[in-house]
Amino acid sequence: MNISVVIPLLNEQDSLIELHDWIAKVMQSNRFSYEIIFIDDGSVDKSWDIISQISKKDTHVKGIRFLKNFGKSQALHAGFEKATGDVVITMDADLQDSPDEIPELYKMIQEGGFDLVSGWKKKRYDSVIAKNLPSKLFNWAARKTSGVKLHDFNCGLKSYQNNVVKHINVNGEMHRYIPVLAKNAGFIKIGEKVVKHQARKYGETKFGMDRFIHGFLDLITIWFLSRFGKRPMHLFGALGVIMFAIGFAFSFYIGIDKLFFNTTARLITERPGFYIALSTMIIGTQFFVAGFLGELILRNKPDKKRYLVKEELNF
Ligand SMILES: Nc1nc2c(ncn2[C@@H]2O[C@H](COP(=O)(O)OP(=O)(O)OP(=O)(O)O)[C@@H](O)[C@H]2O)c(=O)[nH]1
Ligand SMILES: [Mg+2]
Repeated sequence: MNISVVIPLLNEQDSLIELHDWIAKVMQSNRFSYEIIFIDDGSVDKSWDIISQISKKDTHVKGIRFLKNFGKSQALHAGFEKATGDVVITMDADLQDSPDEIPELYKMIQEGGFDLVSGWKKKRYDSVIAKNLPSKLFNWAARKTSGVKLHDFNCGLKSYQNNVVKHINVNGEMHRYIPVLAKNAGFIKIGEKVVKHQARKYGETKFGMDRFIHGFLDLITIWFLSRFGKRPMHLFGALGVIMFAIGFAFSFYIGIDKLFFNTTARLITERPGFYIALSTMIIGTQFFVAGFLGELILRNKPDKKRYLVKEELNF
């Protein structure tokens, strides 16, 4: 099969039919063999009914329905597990991403040799204050910490070589950082394509301003995981040794000073330096212990799935 289109969605009943028809039209006119996998992530509107209807008429359409809302990352994960196409394309369900980009995205993977191609909504139809500026800042920070040179990490429209999606573990809210996950997994040919972006036609936005707070926290996590995820002791151990050494040197100095040079000075316990030395040594020891715990956890990590599937269609 040429292409698997993976579409995670939440309450997008008004867009689905139009989206399906559009994708089908593009696929047929390019003679691609394809499947469309809709992942309904606990919608409370008619989205699942519509997906079931479409899947009865068109066997290219497959559906996964989550028991409740588990988040976009888990939906992508479920879709990625099922995808059988040589090229996997993800897109949003709200008609903001244009299916007309599919042939070019497919070509860049198959002929351009890219592992992953990310869409870049160069011209956005969103509010400047609420979306454009925060998103610029966010992308800048992501570029700096990850070293992946993309303009638009969070674009829903992306294409992948099949084995990329099978080897990355998207969970939590990490869908924003799939290119970083891919890079960490060793897929370094990451490309970018300017894509058309449209204003939302139906329904409403699912992510509010808290996306930026979550996004930045996740960025710190992913920085940590990619640098030290497999060797936590190198971070915590180093910090611990530095802190402990500072504290030890400090207390050594106060002790020698009191014993040999300033024997008539205040009691050691009355000097602020003593407390600084003491707390640095304690914190240093705790960093060290955190490092050991990290190493222990790493060696006991079960590969647990973070979602439950309720129904499946056409698999
Ligand atoms: N599976 C899943 N999909 C989601 C969830 N939240 C949003 N989505 C889908 O992710 C896509 C992007 O969400 P949007 O709300 O459109 O986010 P956005 O495009 O940044 O914001 P708008 O410009 O307001 O549309 C849409 O297809 C949503 O249906 C979720 O919790 N689970
Ligand atoms: Mg949208």
